[in-house]
Amino acid sequence: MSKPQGLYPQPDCGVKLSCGVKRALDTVPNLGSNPPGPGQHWVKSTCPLDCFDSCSLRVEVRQGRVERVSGDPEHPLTRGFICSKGRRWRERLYSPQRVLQPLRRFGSTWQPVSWEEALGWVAARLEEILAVSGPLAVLHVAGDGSGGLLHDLDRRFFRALGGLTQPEGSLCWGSGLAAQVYDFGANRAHFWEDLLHARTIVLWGRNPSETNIHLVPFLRQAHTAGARIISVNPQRIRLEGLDALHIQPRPGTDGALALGVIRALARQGGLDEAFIQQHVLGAERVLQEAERHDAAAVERITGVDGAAVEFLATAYGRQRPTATLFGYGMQRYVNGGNTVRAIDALAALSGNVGVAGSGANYADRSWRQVLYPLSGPDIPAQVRTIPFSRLGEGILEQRDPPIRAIFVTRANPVTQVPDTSRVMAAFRKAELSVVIDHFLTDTAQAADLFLPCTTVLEEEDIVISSWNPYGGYVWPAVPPQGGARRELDIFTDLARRMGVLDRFGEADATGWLARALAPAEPYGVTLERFRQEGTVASPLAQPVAWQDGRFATPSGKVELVSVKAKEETGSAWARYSPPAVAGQGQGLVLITPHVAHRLHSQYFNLEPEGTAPRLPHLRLHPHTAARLGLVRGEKVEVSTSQGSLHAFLQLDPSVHPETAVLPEGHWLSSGGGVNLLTPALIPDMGLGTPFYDVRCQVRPAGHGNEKK
Ligand SMILES: Nc1nc2c(c(=O)[nH]1)N[C@H]1C(S)=C(S)[C@@H](COP(=O)(O)OP(=O)(O)OC[C@H]3O[C@@H](n4cnc5c(=O)[nH]c(N)nc54)[C@H](O)[C@@H]3O)O[C@H]1N2
Ligand SMILES: Nc1nc2c(c(=O)[nH]1)N[C@H]1C(S)=C(S)[C@@H](COP(=O)(O)OP(=O)(O)OC[C@H]3O[C@@H](n4cnc5c(=O)[nH]c(N)nc54)[C@H](O)[C@@H]3O)O[C@H]1N2
Ligand SMILES: [Mo]
Repeated sequence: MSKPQGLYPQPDCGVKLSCGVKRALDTVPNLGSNPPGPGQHWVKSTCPLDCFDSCSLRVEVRQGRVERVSGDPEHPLTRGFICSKGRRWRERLYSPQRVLQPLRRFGSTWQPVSWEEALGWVAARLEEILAVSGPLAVLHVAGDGSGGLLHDLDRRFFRALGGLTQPEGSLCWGSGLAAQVYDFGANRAHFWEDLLHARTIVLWGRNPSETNIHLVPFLRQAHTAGARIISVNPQRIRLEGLDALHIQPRPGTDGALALGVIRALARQGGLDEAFIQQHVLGAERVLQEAERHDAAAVERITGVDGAAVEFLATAYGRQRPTATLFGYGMQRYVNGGNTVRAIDALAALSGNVGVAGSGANYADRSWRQVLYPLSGPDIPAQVRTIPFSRLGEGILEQRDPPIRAIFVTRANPVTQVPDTSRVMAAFRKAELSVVIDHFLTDTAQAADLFLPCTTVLEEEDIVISSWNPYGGYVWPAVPPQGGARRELDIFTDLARRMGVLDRFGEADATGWLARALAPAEPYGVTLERFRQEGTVASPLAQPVAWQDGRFATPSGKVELVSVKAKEETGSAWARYSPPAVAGQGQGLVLITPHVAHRLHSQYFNLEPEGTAPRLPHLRLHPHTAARLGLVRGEKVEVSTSQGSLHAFLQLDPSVHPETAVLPEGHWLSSGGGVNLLTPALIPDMGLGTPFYDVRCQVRPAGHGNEKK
């Protein structure tokens, strides 16, 4: 057998940093760099999970089986270590829970069926629906379960069929993305290495110890070199070994805080007049808006006192360069887009944009600009959309035609979309529902047909990050397990059966990847280079975003006043308006954040308890629990306007006293399903999803059932 390319060890397999930034963290130990033993080889891969880090993986294969997955020591961010989820790719690959044959539902039971039968049945049902109701009767929901470029072929298939109904917007980061497009014209972030130039680093609503562990060594190194670390977050986040300062606003009020800091900045003489003059449109308008947010107003709205506001103003105005690292928690409210615009304005007015060590770092989407999207936007198709945050209700509301078929790929909408009850009702109403996944998730359990697909360890692909400049190659480590098929093969087969293969296109993995990379070729980015180097930086990403001072907005400046924003949102500049919770009376704000050991609902079933029912853990501040007469470990009922669920109570002084914290991702079928509690709201911009904009009541479980 010839030795495939891409195996370690290989000459010159190290990462080329095309940016010239010095590799700064040479002190991190190189784990897993031993040479492979006899009968064993290493395969280069890239974690496709929807995470800031997009780690470069080394997959050790012995006698055709994956033995170990570890972090690539050569990658500038992974640096030889990975999280528990990355390590458990092996466990996931071989999990006895994995489904390796198509399953069709008959009544309340699943029956294994052949691929021939499964795809034949789907094709026939789809043809009938298309003939009678047209393509808009078919809804395709794609999530971010895998970030591999080839996985975008799922969307292409439905376009090739002539059209579809699809969700619009984002469950994730939509409001902030739109905000930054108004302000800067595009989403660009500094390289992580650039943090070493910062004097202040502000983690604004971001929790790297849970969601972004590869950032932590950079924070540590910057801190050791003298940078001050500030967290703005209702929760006091865990930052071990870092002497961080914590500012804890009430949830959903960061916009008022940022405007208050801008006012204080102006009074302290901290505005960067030269930068404003040259690069900012609308500074006066925002400064005028900020005048409404004096210290007393800010304290009333946010609970943050005047001293902390002054302190933040000094951090941005005098202790600069100041790098702002946005998380997405603070934009999961109806006012989330304006919140991000207000923080962008603070960064721009203090001259913390376009300079080393600074930046309003929200996302970096420069890779997308140099790739051909395999999702096929160039294939003419009829498209109808439903806002993602209102998916359940949106499906139920559709007429002319109603939604008759639902296809789900890379997503678990029953668990992850707001208002689970309505999402479930929508699935019940559809005549045909098909889920492609690895496991029988909550969504799969609501479907008629389950099609098992391969994992990253069984595929060739390329994964690009939207949060750091790198893209990574995925070399197949082992052949597809059992009857699992690559999504590429599933959709090619379906396209052939339905007579649309000419519109879909026919190629193998290599052919499709080459096609995706074609526009990047003039920059020297080719499939061959991905195979050779393993990790490639986006040719458009800059170590210091916007350093040339040419912003991608219509005026070429930072548009704090934006005509487009005015047209699309009603306000040209950032304004503070209260979150929805402000109008919801008493109760605690329910924050449902992400946790380190899961990736949303993924890996929940690989926890030691498997899929056995268990209660989620709700965290309250001890004072809040005392006020409500609740004790640690007690079984409580958490209820909102949408629904209720049971949880065990944990006490945690790092939680804001006006909030309750219940992590997302716990499966509905195992006693969780936090989105039973979340409302389907439309935010101020970008069709994001205001998951945290809801109040809850917490009482002893059984309360109200005691009459009998
Ligand atoms: N291990 C792991 N890593 C992940 C993920 C995962 O599920 N598990 N998910 C990935 C994905 S898809 C995403 S989008 C990112 C998300 O990454 P993050 O943005 O870091 O995480 P979130 O849990 O969405 O929310 C972050 C923080 O927002 C805070 N927050 C809530 N409300 C407010 C507010 O009003 N103001 C402020 N300032 N802060 C607030 C919460 O307390 C929480 O600490 O993480 C990615 N990385
Ligand atoms: N309450 C609350 N809800 C939230 C959030 C929150 O903070 N609070 N966060 C939101 C955010 S930021 C996000 S990004 C969304 C995420 O929402 P989803 O993307 O729906 O979440 P996941 O649980 O990651 O589901 C992905 C599914 O894809 C499957 N999968 C993995 N790889 C593949 C593949 O190659 N092919 C196919 N077909 N399937 C694959 C996985 O097994 C998993 O079942 O959730 C949102 N929901
Ligand atoms: Mo996300």
